Amino acid sequence: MNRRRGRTLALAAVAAALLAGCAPPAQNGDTVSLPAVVPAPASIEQAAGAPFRLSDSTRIEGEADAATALTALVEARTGLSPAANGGGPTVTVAIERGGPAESYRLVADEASVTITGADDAGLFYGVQTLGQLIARDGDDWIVPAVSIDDAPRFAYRGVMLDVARHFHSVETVKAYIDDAAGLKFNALHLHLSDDQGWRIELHSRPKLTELAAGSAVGGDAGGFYTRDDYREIVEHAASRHMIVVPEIDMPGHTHAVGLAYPELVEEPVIADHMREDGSELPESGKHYGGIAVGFSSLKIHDEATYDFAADVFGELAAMTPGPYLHLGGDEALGTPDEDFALFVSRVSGIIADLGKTPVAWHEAGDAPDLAEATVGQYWGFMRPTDGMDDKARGFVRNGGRLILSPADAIYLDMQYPTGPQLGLTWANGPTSVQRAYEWEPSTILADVDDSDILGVEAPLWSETIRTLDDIETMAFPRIAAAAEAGWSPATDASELRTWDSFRERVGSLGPLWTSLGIGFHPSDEIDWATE
Ligand code: TNX
Repeated sequence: MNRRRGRTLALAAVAAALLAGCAPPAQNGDTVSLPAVVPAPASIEQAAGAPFRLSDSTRIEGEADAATALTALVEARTGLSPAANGGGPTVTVAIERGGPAESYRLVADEASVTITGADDAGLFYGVQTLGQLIARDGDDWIVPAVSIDDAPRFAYRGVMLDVARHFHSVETVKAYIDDAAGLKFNALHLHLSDDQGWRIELHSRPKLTELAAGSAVGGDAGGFYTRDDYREIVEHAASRHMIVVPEIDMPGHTHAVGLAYPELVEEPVIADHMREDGSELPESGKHYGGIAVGFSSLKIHDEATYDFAADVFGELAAMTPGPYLHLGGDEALGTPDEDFALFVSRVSGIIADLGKTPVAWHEAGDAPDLAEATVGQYWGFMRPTDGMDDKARGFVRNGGRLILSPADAIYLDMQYPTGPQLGLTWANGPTSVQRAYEWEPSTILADVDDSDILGVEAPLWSETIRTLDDIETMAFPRIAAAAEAGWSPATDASELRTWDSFRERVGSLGPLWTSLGIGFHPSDEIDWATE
């Protein structure tokens, strides 16, 4: 039995209220069943009529890329082979410009399905929604009669993958791009360097990949992307309407730089806790395979450091079509505060001079001469501690906007309460799916509202993460919660934005994720549909 049928909501009222941009009026008892879509759409209304039936003779026509993507999705989900020249009822995918960026409309009834995107990305997202709507009906496959009007709340919806602590192959990155694009994420932030390894080939600095890429956490094998590999990732991301945001973490997290260019780095600063907990201690010029942070620093008062930053970001700017270059700036505990401020100011200026928008972790937000409009990435807790919120507000004071990555909500590398023996716990202990879901972007930082928020990003650090299986089990289903925070209406603006609604909707995606080969963690917080 299809659990979608059991779901009820006073839909007409909700949809009307959403379209009007206000809270839904009181329910009058008229309830109809609601198809499950994640992230929750801006407006969804189920029609009373019979569903659309999919078959091998279904015709898919319209924009070529979207038709190809939809055909592949229908095949993966159902095993059917609809075609451009099928003779049956038609699914039309079209562009109709003029609506909000990335928006789409999807209308399905017994006779036809029409997806209209305001742009290519919107059409692609409409296709993803249709993939989620496909349901079993006995031996048949159907799309319920429905009308959806959808557009994102935030322009930036990111996932981050740390390819430095453990290297992840081009194939793995492409698979994760596909996974994330299905939930309407539009940015892949690649954490390309850290103490344990450098992962991107640069012509101007060949020793980085010759001498600093060979290893990873725990002495595991390292690796790096050639320039062609990087291009392949960027192109694959673009085909899924995602930009790539490359990060070179500075001035801390730079121990590996010292393997290649020892003249650029300071001696490691060993904190007491590193001696006490028996972990491996970093040594100059020797590969570091531990997971401590905050001991390395570039030399701040040496011009060679800025030549290095100019080379690195110059090449990355030329290789990266997206508007953002991320300079890191987190946990630079081995760099004195004033030096840190000087450094992030200068390097943000180098990036701005390259015609790109700098992005930095929130620590950089109170540097006095940060390049104007630098974007800040907040990684503190849902309830900010230690003045992290004030640092984050510094970016807004400087004309920039914020990407929200509250660590105790959407750090995908945090352990689950029960499940795989993977992940860390520092961000307020294990993170349940419910906790990953129950936060509202506009309430994290006082005096920061939607207009100051560029978007939301879910990072996945890879100290304990080695394979695509590891990535998918940590990300899914919590990544869906991050998708909803980034795409869907605010929690007080839609009846769908509750944990109860989310857990039902996400449970309905189990069969789709299975058919797409996504190795999600079957969390016991979710009542998973089996078909
Ligand atoms: C903190 S949050 C880090 C990373 C670690 C991560 C592990 C942030 C900007 N930095 O260096 O990998 O915790 O969860």
